[in-house]
Amino acid sequence: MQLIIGNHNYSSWSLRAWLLLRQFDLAFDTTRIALFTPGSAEQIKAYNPAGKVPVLLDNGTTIWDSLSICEYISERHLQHKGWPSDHTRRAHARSSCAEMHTGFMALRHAMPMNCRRHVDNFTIAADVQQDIQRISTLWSEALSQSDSERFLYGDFSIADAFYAPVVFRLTGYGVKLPRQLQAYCDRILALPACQEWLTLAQQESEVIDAEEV
Ligand SMILES: N[C@@H](CCC(=O)N[C@@H](CS)C(=O)NCC(=O)O)C(=O)O
Repeated sequence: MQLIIGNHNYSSWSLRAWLLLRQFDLAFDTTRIALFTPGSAEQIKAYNPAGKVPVLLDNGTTIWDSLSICEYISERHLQHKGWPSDHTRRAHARSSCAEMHTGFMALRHAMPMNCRRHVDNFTIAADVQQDIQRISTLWSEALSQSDSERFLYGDFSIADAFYAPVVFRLTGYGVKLPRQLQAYCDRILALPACQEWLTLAQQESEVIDAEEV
């Protein structure tokens, strides 16, 4: 498999697909395209006419958009283990990912992913606080149903990959969380795959206006 991604520092949608592949130890090559540089739009369009990363290439099949890439990986390479096996938890996990995919615009706008940046005394606007509250509720519901409370739905799933960029954001912007949710964030951050991504982000030097990503 070949995964086309953007900058590690900024590309939260790329992180989601990459983390799922890494966490399940699947073999893949990464092609990084530095976003918003001369020629980058054309380079991306050569893989995905929609002009967005991530894109997954697998044996002649092209899959684009992070959620469908994760679904494809789960179906084709993980015997569906990308989602919880219990149908009620799976429905919750799928709904949580769909909500992330289409929502939380205030948080995404005010707190863009920037792995290299740590903000002290970040002022949280009311609409951003609402998004954080909603995410906290979702995570608490998921963790309370999980047997181990290690990951959102027990074993690592697409939902953890989908919320990993939120973990990076909450940490980078210094958002205070209840103990159980902070412990979840700490477990995600401690994953070797997340540490690897953060190291790769540190090694990059491009600077992008966050509004654009
Ligand atoms: N819905 C898409 C969003 C993908 C997306 O917005 N990717 C950004 C990088 S994180 C991108 O490719 N931006 C380049 C551009 O807009 O030109 C997904 O889930 O994959």
